[in-house]
Amino acid sequence: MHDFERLADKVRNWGRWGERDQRGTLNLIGPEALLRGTQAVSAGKAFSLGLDFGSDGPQLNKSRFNPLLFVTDLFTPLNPARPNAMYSDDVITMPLQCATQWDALGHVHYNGRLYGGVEADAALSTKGTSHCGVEHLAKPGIVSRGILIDVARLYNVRRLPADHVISVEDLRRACDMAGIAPQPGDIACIRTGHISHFTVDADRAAFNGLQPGVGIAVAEWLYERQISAVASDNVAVETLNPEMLASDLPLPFHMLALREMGMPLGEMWNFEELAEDCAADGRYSFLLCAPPLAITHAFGSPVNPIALK
Ligand code: UVW
Repeated sequence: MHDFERLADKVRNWGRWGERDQRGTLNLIGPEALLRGTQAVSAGKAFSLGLDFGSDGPQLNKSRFNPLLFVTDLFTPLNPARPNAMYSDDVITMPLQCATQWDALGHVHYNGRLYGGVEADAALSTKGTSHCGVEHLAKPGIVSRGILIDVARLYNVRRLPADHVISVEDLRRACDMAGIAPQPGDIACIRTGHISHFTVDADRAAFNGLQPGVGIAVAEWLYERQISAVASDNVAVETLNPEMLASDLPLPFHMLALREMGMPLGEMWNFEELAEDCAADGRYSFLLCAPPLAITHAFGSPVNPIALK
């Protein structure tokens, strides 16, 4: 864990944007980053990077389950005296983390402290979190230039093998291949191809099993480039392997990103169509609009990210 502690000390942003800051690295998105995002739009094309939120979603229906939709009104007359015009309404029950989503900064902690050094005991309860809930990421939203770092394409594979730990060198080479230079405030979209286990093969067990993803050294790379947020097409952004899951600190990249840096994590994003387009036109940057819902005190939010080229 020596490496982890060195990285944690290096990337910790506590106090950088004020004592009770709740937006972390999203503070790096200023007018310059937003304008850079708009300047990446020239072809008039839009891509949804979101999975559907339905009963046949990616969850294995253990503690996280797929959305359950209930219809509360059907063929209900708007005015009983004039029953020709009707409406229908519905309710959804779903874990906020069940498909394409953002992790709020309060989603994980260790040694009793959340991002900013706030005591977890004081902030967390069964009513959610009073510090770093997802509502703080929602306004003014998460919008910036997105860059697709296509590691699967770098290796010329449909998807990386489950034991592939994405390194800093992988990111550097994928950026070179794409001709992109990450800039402060950019949102890094890291493609592994892993989502095809679910979207193409309908194999939920493989999708939720061991998987490729970033290693902890990537935290320093993101920090040094002043990236504002990172998203990937796997379950946890970081690699899930048996050694890491059995360690004293499972999900170490989560701890470095969310708890130390204050960097939101986007999970289960679907880059497949966008990646085809980027490979075809050689342009790997775009305006990325991915506002979470302002669900007060929540640890995450579903999202339907849109990339505009
Ligand atoms: C956990 O599984 C705790 O986190 P995530 O969904 O962010 O990977």
